Amino acid sequence: MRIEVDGHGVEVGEGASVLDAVRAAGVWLPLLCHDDRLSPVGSCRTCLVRAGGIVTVACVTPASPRTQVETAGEELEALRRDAVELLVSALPQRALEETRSELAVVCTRLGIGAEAALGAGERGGDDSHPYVRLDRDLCIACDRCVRICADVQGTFALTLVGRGADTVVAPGTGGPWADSDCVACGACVDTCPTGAIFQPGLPLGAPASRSLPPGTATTRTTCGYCGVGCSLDVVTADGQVTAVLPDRDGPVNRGHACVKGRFAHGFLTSPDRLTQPLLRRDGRLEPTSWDEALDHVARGLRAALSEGGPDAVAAISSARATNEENYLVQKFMRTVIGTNNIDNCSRLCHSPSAAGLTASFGLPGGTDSFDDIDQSDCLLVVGANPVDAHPVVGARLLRRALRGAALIVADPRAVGLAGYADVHLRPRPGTNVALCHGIAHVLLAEELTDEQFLHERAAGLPELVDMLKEYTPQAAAAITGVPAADIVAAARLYGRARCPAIIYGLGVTEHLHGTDGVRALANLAILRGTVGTDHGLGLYPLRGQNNVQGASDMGALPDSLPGYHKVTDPAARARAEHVWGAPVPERPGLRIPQMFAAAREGRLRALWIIGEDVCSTDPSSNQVTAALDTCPLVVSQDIFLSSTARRADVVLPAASWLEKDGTFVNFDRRFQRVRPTVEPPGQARTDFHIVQAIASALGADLGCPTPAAALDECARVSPHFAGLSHQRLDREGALPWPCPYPDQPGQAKLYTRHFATPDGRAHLAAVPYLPPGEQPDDTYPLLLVTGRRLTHYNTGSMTRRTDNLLLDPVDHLDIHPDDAARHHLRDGRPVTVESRHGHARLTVRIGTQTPPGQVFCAIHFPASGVNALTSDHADTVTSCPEYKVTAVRLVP
Ligand SMILES: Nc1nc2c(c(=O)[nH]1)N[C@H]1C(S)=C(S)[C@@H](COP(=O)(O)OP(=O)(O)OC[C@H]3O[C@@H](n4cnc5c(=O)[nH]c(N)nc54)[C@H](O)[C@@H]3O)O[C@H]1N2
Ligand SMILES: Nc1nc2c(c(=O)[nH]1)N[C@H]1C(S)=C(S)[C@@H](COP(=O)(O)OP(=O)(O)OC[C@H]3O[C@@H](n4cnc5c(=O)[nH]c(N)nc54)[C@H](O)[C@@H]3O)O[C@H]1N2
Ligand code: SF4
Ligand code: SF4
Ligand code: FES
Ligand SMILES: [Mo]
Repeated sequence: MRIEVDGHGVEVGEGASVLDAVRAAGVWLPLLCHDDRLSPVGSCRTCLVRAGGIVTVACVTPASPRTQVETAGEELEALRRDAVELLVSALPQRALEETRSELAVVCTRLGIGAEAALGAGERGGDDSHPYVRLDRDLCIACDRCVRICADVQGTFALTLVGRGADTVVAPGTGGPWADSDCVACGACVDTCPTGAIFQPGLPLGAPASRSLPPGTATTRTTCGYCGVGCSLDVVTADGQVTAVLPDRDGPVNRGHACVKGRFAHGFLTSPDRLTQPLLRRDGRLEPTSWDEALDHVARGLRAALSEGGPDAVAAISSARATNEENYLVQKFMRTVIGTNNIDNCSRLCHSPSAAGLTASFGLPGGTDSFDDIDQSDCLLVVGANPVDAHPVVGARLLRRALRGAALIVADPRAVGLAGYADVHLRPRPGTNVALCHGIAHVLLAEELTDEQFLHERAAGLPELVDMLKEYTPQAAAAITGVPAADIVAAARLYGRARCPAIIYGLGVTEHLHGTDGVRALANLAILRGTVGTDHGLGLYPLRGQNNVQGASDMGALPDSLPGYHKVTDPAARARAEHVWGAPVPERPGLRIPQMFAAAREGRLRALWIIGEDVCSTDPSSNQVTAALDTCPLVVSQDIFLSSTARRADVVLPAASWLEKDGTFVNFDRRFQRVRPTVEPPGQARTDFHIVQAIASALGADLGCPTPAAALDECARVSPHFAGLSHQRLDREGALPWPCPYPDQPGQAKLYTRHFATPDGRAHLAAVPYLPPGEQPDDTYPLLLVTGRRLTHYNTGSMTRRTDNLLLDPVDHLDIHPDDAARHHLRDGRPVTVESRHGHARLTVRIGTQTPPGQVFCAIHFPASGVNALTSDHADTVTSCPEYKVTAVRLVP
């Protein structure tokens, strides 16, 4: 619609406010309670204009083509100045003198000086939290923090207390900030217009105003922790990172972030950072020069090659590293060493997603763009805890649920989203397949399927229908422990929704039958006909590591070249050989667990481990250490001396995500740029540089002088990436793959015309439920589930070296009060956990999040030894470990 502002016509969309029109006209107004991420409330009353002749607040007044808007004139300016002066009068002078806040900027523009600030400034503050601090004297009670905490983060940690001019923000629990529900997402810091809520390291009010002191620089990059892929603006001064601010235009995060990406950068300057190569001499790791370290690696690789041939060498590439680095590692292994022995931690994580999604739909990624989640009216979240593990996704899901979407959570534990769920299904760990089949049975029985879609676009229906006869809700209930009525209720919610979406995580994949679990979930989307259609959504696997999708996309897999073209496919090999000018071996290589087995048997003679702490994170750690101890050459390339590095023969110091150039691919298949913000410490080098150096030490030239050149080359190897380049990403921002053409956007939503399977159809899978590999018995009566907590990241190598450790200092074993009583355990006391495979030491935490009969712990403190407990059972299709089901007993 067309609105007249100060006599000029401007175009705004339906539902626009007067403020939108004023902004479209390029007119500035003071906006102290407004944030584009929030619904307007009109409480500060500073954005005064005249609409239809009446003085009104612009932000909450709907624009109408009939109403003329006036913003200019001395009278209006005086009214706005008075409104701001009134707010300022309650504040102490430093509110304007010592901040770079929005309020200070507004006052400067309106000509209001510090003398207008008359407040005594005796309200005090709260500095109990390491990252988020409160200076009550600067609070104007605009409510932005309270609203952003509730509406964007979904945490409801803050409230306004007091009356009239003395109203201030406070943690809702009444006690210190550090003891409140705050999850340290930083959103309140990022919206506070006065600096009342602030973070150490930046001037008061600077995050919201984005007014940074002279001498600081900002670099846009992508978070290097989890697979959400938040776009971040990293603030540096004097070669150090001083703060990280979420990018307001970030395609996934839209101005939001979490405690890790936003605050956990202190590891960068930890004195523990590896700053020079280490070499084992007489059993001890000692500092050495790069030349000597590289020479040692080259000699070890040559020895392995001459003793056992190319297949005696293997590499584990890093899902923490960039696409370009992963591309280079696999190219090195295939063309210089001559083996397909390359894998990445996707093996431990979402390899069942890759296998299952490929079998069902044709490609190994999620089926839809996460942006479309805003259209969903039903979220089925299975075996995922996004509130802790993908916090920005968790916040967006919660927001959908609070705005009316149905929410079904399937998790044995009462995870963060479960409290808001319409139905919380609590299956016994390892029984997802039966649970999904029970839901599918109801979809068929109650005719909630899409007949036309099934007829035109799917295959395998008769076999599935036949198999599902057995999986009545009652039968599924007997296997899963979920009440039959809840299975029916969930099926009806999912079955009757207009645009249902499935979001899932490791609770589906890290099982003996993880791939079947993915296929059973895919069945639901196919039965409903929502995948590959414009009226529904399919499956979102919440890929874990920052670049686990990308490491696999780049071909750091034993059976796939870049773009998932099989090494066994002669045409795919020929295309890669043409680009690389070298033969590509045709026999698939070893998977990570097979590498360790081969090492223990003496068949593997050199293992290069990049950015993965296999001794802490692979299952059955005793078997892993035995493998490393037997292997004649173990190279660990890391940013810290991990448990794996401690056992290596050579340790190479790497640069971290804040120190390197390249791209990551996030969980919804978007390529995003990663840019260096500071120099790596000491002699540490980027993984890209190190791979090049190792190739040179062997007399080989990998080409690809820069990360940009590596992505360009990769674009020639796989048509999926043919349209991608650093230049284009710099210009256009994030781009999803497949992206075959440089002049067309990538495919955010897959399969809109046909599926990528050989017959173009979606494949239903009639896979029967099979029990997990481990069962409790009288000796090991409890089931241990392992997973994640918000504050720490995987081995904790980085987060434990930041103030996140203050937020979460202890490795807990969560246990239900009934079981605690039975085992005579007391809260906060140490406990030994024993399994059939090993033992670990943890601290008891009694609560009802974990159901009776189960215990839960995370993997963030390797010293506790959690992976000594886990078995070597693994997904029968992909070898993904059964991390989610281990029978244990407790010894106080
Ligand atoms: N803060 C934080 N964030 C992270 C990470 C981190 O370490 N810390 N790691 C990243 C990585 S690498 C990954 S892969 C992702 C993982 O992200 P998620 O998959 O969300 O994390 P997990 O906690 O491992 O497991 C998810 C849930 O599965 C449930 N579960 C276990 N067994 C079953 C079952 O049989 N059925 C069902 N329905 N549920 C089950 C568990 O109770 C748990 O709540 O997180 C990423 N993000
Ligand atoms: N029991 C149990 N075990 C699990 C899981 C579980 O749920 N339960 N989850 C599994 C899953 S999903 C995963 S993904 C794995 C994760 O396991 P890992 O990948 O081993 O864990 P991370 O801590 O992410 O990082 C590995 C190492 O990379 C280093 N690093 C970080 N950035 C860089 C970089 O840029 N370059 C280099 N060279 N090194 C870098 C870190 O210091 C760290 O030592 O754990 C698995 N293990
Ligand atoms: S940091 Fe985030 S969770 Fe904590 S109070 Fe602020 S908005 Fe709420
Ligand atoms: S949600 Fe994930 S990507 Fe975003 S800031 Fe947190 S750790 Fe980084
Ligand atoms: S910005 Fe409009 S009333 Fe506060
Ligand atoms: Mo992972």
